[in-house]
Amino acid sequence: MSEPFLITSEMDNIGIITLNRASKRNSLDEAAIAEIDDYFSNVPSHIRVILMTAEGDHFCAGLDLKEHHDKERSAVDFLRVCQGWHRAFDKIQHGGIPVIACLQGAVVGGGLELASAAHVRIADTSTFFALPEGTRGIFTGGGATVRTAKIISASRMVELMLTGRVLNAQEGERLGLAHYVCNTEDNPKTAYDLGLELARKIATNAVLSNYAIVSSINRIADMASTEGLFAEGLMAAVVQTGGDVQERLSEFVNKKAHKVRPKS
Ligand code: 1HE
Repeated sequence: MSEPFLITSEMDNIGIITLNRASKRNSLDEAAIAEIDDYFSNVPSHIRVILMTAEGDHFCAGLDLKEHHDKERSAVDFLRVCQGWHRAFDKIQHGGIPVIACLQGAVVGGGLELASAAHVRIADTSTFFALPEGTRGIFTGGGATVRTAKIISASRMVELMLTGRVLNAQEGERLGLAHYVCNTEDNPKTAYDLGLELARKIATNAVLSNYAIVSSINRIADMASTEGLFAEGLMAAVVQTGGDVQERLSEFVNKKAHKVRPKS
């Protein structure tokens, strides 16, 4: 039997998943997508945040081009492959649990589509981003036209795909592909250490707040303003009546809660 694509573990209430196909640069074959789908379909209820990491020097080289070449898929076959990626990555983005991705080396093609489904993306100085599909005679099929274009704009995605241009970590950060760049003078932590630190912090938020943040903001952004404001009101009404809200508000009223301060 072949090695699993995903290694899964837990640290307190944080789920850790590691892409485990470094010899093939964590490229995604059909079995890998099925494992991702399965994990995000069955996240245990005590897990508050998921940290997504990868073995080796590269986060993910995208679609398994060898499998794609060898299978000589028809249009319908590949449409089904794309639907499988969409289903799995939708579960990451809209599953209600914050997902933090630690990105090193190549985050390209379908690897960028996978990272784009995560809610927090942490790069380091080795990270680079590209959408080489246009230069390989293919097209994105794992959600980039929706998720990645929403992050960087459709116009920038068109240019990246036409030219096959590679963005370094800082360029990716400027466009929103990374929220943090680690291993720098300003931020000497590793991406994994920062990821774990943020995961622990995010895990202390109310579960319903996290749910609303990760599953409503992107959806509301797709709505017309009137519907969006209506949906926001409904979401807020549900979150505001959550179990520990009064306790958290009392902490503020009684001057025991932290204050929002500028960075020192
Ligand atoms: C692969 C893949 C892959 C590596 N599918 N096997 N994605 C791409 O176009 C990226 C293609 N990959 C690369 O450009 C490079 O491999 C990397 C920059 C990621 C890494 O370079 P390097 O020098 O560290 O590794 P390597 O020697 O190129 O590759 C090591 C092995 O991984 C080698 O296999 P080996 O059997 O010869 O050892 C490679 O063939 C294998 N490998 N990348 C299969 N992608 C739903 S639509 C999504 C559309 C897409 O994602 S298109 C894919 C875009």
